Amino acid sequence: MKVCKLHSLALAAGLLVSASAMAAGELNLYNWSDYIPQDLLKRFEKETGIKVNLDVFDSNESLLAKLKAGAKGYDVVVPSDYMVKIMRDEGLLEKIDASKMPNFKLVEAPLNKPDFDPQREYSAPYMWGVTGFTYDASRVPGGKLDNSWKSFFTPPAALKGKVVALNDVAELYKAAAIYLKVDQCTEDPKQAKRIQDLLEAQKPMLAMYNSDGTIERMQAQEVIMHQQWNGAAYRTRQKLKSAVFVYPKEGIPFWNDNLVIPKGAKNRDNALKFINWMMEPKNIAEASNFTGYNNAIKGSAAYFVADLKADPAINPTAAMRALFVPNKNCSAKANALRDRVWTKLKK
Ligand code: N2P
Repeated sequence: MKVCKLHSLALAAGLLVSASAMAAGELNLYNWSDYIPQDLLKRFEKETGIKVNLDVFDSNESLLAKLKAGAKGYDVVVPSDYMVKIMRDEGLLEKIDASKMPNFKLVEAPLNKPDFDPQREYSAPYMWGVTGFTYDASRVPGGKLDNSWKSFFTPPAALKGKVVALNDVAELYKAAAIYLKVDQCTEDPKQAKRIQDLLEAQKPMLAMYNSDGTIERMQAQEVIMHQQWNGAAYRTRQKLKSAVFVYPKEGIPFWNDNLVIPKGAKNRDNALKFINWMMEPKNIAEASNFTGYNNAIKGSAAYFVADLKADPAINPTAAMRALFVPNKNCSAKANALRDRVWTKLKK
């Protein structure tokens, strides 16, 4: 009897929830894994009555492949800079006129007018950061490695099988190109071959290519070195104090991620509401506090937790900024060369 009563209470509560969800509808968010806190989504649901369904991906290329394969049902997705342009050129995006949203005035330069979407017709900013690598200083020979991509691409023999690269063609190819001083958009097969040779030589040293679970893998000391995004490195250090994030002296990939609406999204109004809501300083700060990345919203730093504020990757010095290598939009020819390197590598 008691069970029955509980059951009917739960049912009634459930009905209430779904009635309000029906009123305000839903939002289907497709984001990078581990890139937005559940509590923030809960608060959005509470404040707006819009129910959020979250699905995740692990690279720009898998996001693109999914949308090109005709995936319907996503209302907001989160591509990086260069991928916004590709998606826009392929007609995969809805116009959102982010620059006319009430909170857009809070977007700091230069991300208020980025070259991949100068009028912000199709995208609004989410997080920005860099891609370097992290090592566990307590487990490398001599307790220190060179601040160079060399440490990652040709690691000490003792690290064999204890190194992980991101499972991300754009990130790995670009890091290799920076190390070899090759243009990330090279159309020269000889230069692409140099990148291929470097990645092939590194492969036996690797435990795997994987972009998910990088924090846990490092913290559990399953591996000693990991190509990593700075936010993941920040979170790794919260439990593994000996983790060192390297800004390689040759240069470090710099990216920014964006909220966009894919063509044909069913819940366009909710998506627009979500995008504007995410540009509230307090809301985007909560995402930064969780992910460990900075964002482009004026006033959000006031809500950052002390640890995040203290992370040099959040307020890079001029010397660190000088190492930033922004993503470029490469030609089809360059991308074909790059993809061939990747396909061969992954065979
Ligand atoms: C978080 C993904 C970071 C975004 N797992 C890299 N652009």
